[in-house]
Amino acid sequence: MAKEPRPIDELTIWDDAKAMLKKARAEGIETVHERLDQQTPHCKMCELGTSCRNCTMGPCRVSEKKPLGVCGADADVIVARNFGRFVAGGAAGHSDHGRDLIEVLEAIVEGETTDYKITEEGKLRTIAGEIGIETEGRTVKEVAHDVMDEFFADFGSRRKEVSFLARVPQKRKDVWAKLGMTPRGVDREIAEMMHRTHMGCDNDAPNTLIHAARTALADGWGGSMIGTELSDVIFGTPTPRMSTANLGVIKEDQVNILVHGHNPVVSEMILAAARDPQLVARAKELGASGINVAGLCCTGNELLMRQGIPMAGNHLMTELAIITGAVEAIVVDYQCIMPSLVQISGCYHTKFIDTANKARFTGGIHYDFQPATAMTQAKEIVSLAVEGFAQRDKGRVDIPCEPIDIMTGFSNEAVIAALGGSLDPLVQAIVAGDIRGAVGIVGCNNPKIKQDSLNVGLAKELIKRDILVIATGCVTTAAGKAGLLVPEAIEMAGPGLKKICGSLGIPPVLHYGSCVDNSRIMQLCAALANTLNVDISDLPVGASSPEWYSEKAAAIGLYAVASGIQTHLGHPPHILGSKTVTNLAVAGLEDLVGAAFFIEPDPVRTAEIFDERIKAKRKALGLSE
Ligand code: XCC
Ligand code: SF4
Repeated sequence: MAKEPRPIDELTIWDDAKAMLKKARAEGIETVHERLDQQTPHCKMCELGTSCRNCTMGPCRVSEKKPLGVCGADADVIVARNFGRFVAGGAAGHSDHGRDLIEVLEAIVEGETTDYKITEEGKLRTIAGEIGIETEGRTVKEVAHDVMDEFFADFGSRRKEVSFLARVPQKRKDVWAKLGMTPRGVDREIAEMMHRTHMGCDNDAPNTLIHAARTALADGWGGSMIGTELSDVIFGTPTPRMSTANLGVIKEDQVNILVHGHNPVVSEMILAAARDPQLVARAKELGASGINVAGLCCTGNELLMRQGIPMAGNHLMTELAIITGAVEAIVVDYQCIMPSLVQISGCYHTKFIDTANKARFTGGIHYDFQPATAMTQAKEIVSLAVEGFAQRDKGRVDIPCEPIDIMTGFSNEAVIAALGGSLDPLVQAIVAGDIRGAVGIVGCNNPKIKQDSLNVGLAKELIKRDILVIATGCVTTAAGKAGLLVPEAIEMAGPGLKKICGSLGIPPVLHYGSCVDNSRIMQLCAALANTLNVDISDLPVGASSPEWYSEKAAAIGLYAVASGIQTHLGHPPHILGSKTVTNLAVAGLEDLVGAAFFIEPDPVRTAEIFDERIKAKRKALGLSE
């Protein structure tokens, strides 16, 4: 029997979302929220992490009454194995994305494409220097070739450590070496996680978790970092600029193309094609005033950071964006793309276009997007969208609001430039207590949580306490819509942040990019630790994913903790069925890596816990609280 739908006001804090949820209900379109209702209550064993289907002697569900699976695995082993595979899934996603950037670099170096170029030769040479490649007197192609080889090798089995460990403070590397946590190769750690979790391999929960952390580190300091850095090399290092966010960025009088997914390789080319004069002229012929490209989720973040294109929404806005009835095409690559988008597109004139052979959608229009043919393919895709404008049903269009201003583009390079060439002014502000500390708020929406209530709530509580917030992923749009990503937001901040951000003309919440760009935050923490000659775990910093849902967020959280950063989650992963695993996650890791997770659903309480930690870290550094 169908349940009563939950009141719309309980689902989201945003007016644009509420308006579209109303429209969806009026038009009989189901969204993620109704599907969650249908799936609730969830399986208790799966929630606890105590169900296992790793072999056909099972599946098994262990409990107090039946404590062992058929093979004899207990709750600790089963929970640790499940969590290990969960993290491996996330690390694989980010890192395979990183690999795709190496392949584009390869296509550039081999002369297979001219659609992509090396835009930032300076950054390429800097990276090369960091990872020990000779740059003196060598051409950009020669250097690029070696960087490509080096990064491909980071995915393999012949390394003692991935190359960006060159950025990590020695003290941290010693901690990892002692624990057997040093990430050696990206694919290797992921494959080993799969091996260890086969029946009859790693049957010691803490040992499995240590490898889970190594797998996560291979993501954070390997696959993700490679993804970020090569995206900068190819598409440009972000610099501060203004843009806009919310569903109001969709334009009634234009051809609207939404890019969704993660990899800028596709979305950058779509954007370039949308500026093609012939396609723009055709759009005008059909009665549109132009072609508008707007972003969703992380590929939106990538384009926002580098090109300043507007942001239509985060995870829980993706279905709702189509429901405006004004979207001609949604072009996706991979990750976080709800399969339901195909059906919802089908309720309108919207064309759903997928572009990756590894992420195909039944019912979507498929392009096998390749570097050699990228621009031709992008033009075809944009042309499909443009022709679709004629089919739009004007009677069903409802764009619910006006866009909100946001500031974006804070790469580490841009921050250092804004500070006059070094991190010293930032260090001084931290020492003086104007900036008491910093917390990265990252990740997703989850329909189990009122959309963006925690993402926004926590950011506001932290800046009040003079704790700088760095936002990535789907938290970006949340912070933007709440007015936190503009310089004027200093009015909501404490006196110290107000002074520092005010003098620099920057917001108290800095947009640092997509989810792979959390590697920028890791790099910043490492650089700060190196400047102060301390370990990352000594810094007054924290990380949080208040509304996370994805395997990738678990990998991010775990590499943050393993790097020495206390990390908050708004709700727990599926590990509570094991005391050993839970205790290790929220306490035991502190002794091993100098940081642990904490789980807290209330944003004020979360900010208080961060505040206490930052006080303690400041005190240990000999600073005022
Ligand atoms: Fe996905 Fe990256 Fe989460 Fe958003 S924040 S829902 S992982 S798009 Ni990465
Ligand atoms: Fe059951 Fe063990 Fe097989 Fe898992 S690995 S399904 S616990 S028998």
